[in-house]
Amino acid sequence: PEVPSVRPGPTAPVLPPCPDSPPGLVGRLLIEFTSPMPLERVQRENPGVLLGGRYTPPDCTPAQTVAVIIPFRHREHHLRYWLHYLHPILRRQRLRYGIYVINQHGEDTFNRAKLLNVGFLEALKEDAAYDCFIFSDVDLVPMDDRNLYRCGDQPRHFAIAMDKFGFRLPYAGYFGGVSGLSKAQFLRINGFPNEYWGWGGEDDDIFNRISLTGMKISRPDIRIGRYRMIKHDRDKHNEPNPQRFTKIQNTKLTMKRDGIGSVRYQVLEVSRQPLFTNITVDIGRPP
Ligand code: UDH
Ligand code: NGS
Repeated sequence: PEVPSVRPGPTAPVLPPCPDSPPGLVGRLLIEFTSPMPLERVQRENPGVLLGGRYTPPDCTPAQTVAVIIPFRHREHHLRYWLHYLHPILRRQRLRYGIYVINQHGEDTFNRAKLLNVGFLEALKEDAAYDCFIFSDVDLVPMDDRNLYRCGDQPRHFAIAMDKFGFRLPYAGYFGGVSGLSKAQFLRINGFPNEYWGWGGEDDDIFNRISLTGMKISRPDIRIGRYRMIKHDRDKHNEPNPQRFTKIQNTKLTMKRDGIGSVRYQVLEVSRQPLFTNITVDIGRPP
């Protein structure tokens, strides 16, 4: 007789798979950044979120485990709004997820893509089950919860209709703001470049990596992929990178040596906060 080799124990209830279209979504959302947003309030309003910003739906088993990675330095005010809006959205989307804020230590030039590489590796160290990685700027909040933060059979671009661009793509190859890759897709492109110091071009390099490996960008409907960006001035130590135009011409050559396989950094602190995991990292400085 056929006997299953592993049986669920009495303490492990078997939940049905989470539905493809989560039933509790509300659609278009009102997003504003005017009322103050104390972290205590965000914590109070999200009691189901576990230490480190982890969440698992209570009523179904999700197909994926999603790590949300945020590149960060000196944007506490933005992070509070981001957490306030995103936790309820991700919960309604029935995701199993964790939030990782990758905080660049020191005041040397900012490096967004390298921080995202660090986030990928550090999230996997926390939980080897992560198989989908969503990379989100801290100042971007989706205006529609039907924009599902999941991975698919192609890399996904989520932030396709931002308010500052008149709710359109600024150019066909734009891959900035919020994007998502499965673990396999991320490894296939050797992760992200580590050598873009300062503002600009790193998202175009990622777009090139995806195209050069024969993958296609998947995007939501333009009416659903809408975002509000929290207005801000240019940050210190993140000036436009003058090398970015020549660098994006050379992705085909550089992507083999520069990526997740060559990233060097030092984790200074991992701190599990109630709504997110904060990882402070020394990523060095431009050569
Ligand atoms: N980031 C930080 N701290 C920094 C720089 C960047 O946390 O000092 C992160 C943050 O997640 C941000 C993301 O990196 O959302 C992207 O950087 P950005 O917001 O500077 O890029 P963006 O293109 O703005 O949004 C560029 C400057 C625009 C100045 C407009 C003046 N009106
Ligand atoms: C392109 C940048 C991208 C940037 C996009 C939108 O020109 O990194 O503008 O910028 N590429 C280069 O500079 C090569 S934004 O309007 O958000 O400031 O994401």
